[in-house]
Amino acid sequence: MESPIRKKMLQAFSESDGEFVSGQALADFLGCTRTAVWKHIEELRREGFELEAVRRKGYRILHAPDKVTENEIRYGLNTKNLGQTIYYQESIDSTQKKAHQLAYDNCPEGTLVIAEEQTSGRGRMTRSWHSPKYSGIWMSIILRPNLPPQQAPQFTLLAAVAVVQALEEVCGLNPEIKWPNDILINGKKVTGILTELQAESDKINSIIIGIGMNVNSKQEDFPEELQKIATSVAIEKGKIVSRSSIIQKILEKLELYYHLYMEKGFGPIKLLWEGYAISIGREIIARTITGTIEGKAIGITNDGVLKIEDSSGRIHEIYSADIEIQGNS
Ligand code: BTX
Repeated sequence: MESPIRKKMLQAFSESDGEFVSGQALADFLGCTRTAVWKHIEELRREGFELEAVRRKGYRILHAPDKVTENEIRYGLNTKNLGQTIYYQESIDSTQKKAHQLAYDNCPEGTLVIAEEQTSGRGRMTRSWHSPKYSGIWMSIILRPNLPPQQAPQFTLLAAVAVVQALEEVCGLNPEIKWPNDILINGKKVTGILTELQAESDKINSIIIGIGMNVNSKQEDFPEELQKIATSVAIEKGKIVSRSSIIQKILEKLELYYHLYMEKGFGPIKLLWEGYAISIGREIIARTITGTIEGKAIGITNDGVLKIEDSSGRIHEIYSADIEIQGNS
């Protein structure tokens, strides 16, 4: 993790909104000498920040590099809690695994675990998640809501809304949600969400929300088995996109909807979610651990559970499944 001084320095630049901040103002704000300020500025430059220094005006950031280290995420981040503690590693087995350890060791709520690459990224059950270096967002966020464990699956839907809105606002894309945890663009998967828990029988200790997003991958970068089902933000947008801006927006939206949820319950999130859902109203096949159900997806319950009506008119409530929309691949 980085030094508290650098953290404050990036905060000062964030607040100045692209304007110059004088060396003296920085020194006063940070409680250090101007020579120390200069050393930290040099350190930022070495990390790829482009900084302009003008006599009598001070410093300003012209360009932050597209890495996803603590500095890039913090610069311009507009949240109270989420992402205010960041654990970054260039390469990691799985951010989800690390987040479990940190949660167990009582890290602050809102801690973000992020890496440039995952060597054993995981999906649901025993599936793997392809997470190559520099081309995507591989991150896990730790929340500690005071709720019973049954409500945890709603957080997958809440996170999906945050991701969709971040992609809309930062990239101008129009993604859709396939219940429960896939975000699709033009029918292909751009993001997967994995919600896991540390809980007692009646109380959540931590929710760990894992988000995997293909951002700058090219179609040929995907392994053979993903070629037909996966896409990336850059493929859909036709140009490279800054990962840190998407991350910041996801964190901001997650924080917003997390607070809304804690104040008003799942109702408002459900309404938003329904506006982006593609499976509702369609004929689907749901493959669960216990069997396969075919029918029409008629909606989700107030708990986020999927309701399917089969051909005999019976309604099934599905807690977890893989969904195939009929007529789609
Ligand atoms: P899922 O089980 O719904 O989807 C996993 C399936 O998705 C795989 O079996 C494969 O078919 C497909 N897949 C694998 N990699 C990709 C990819 N990069 N793009 C599109 N499709 C893919 C989804 O699980 C939940 C994924 C969460 C990943 C995050 S990354 C950060 C965090 N750390 C970690 O280890 N996992 C989470």
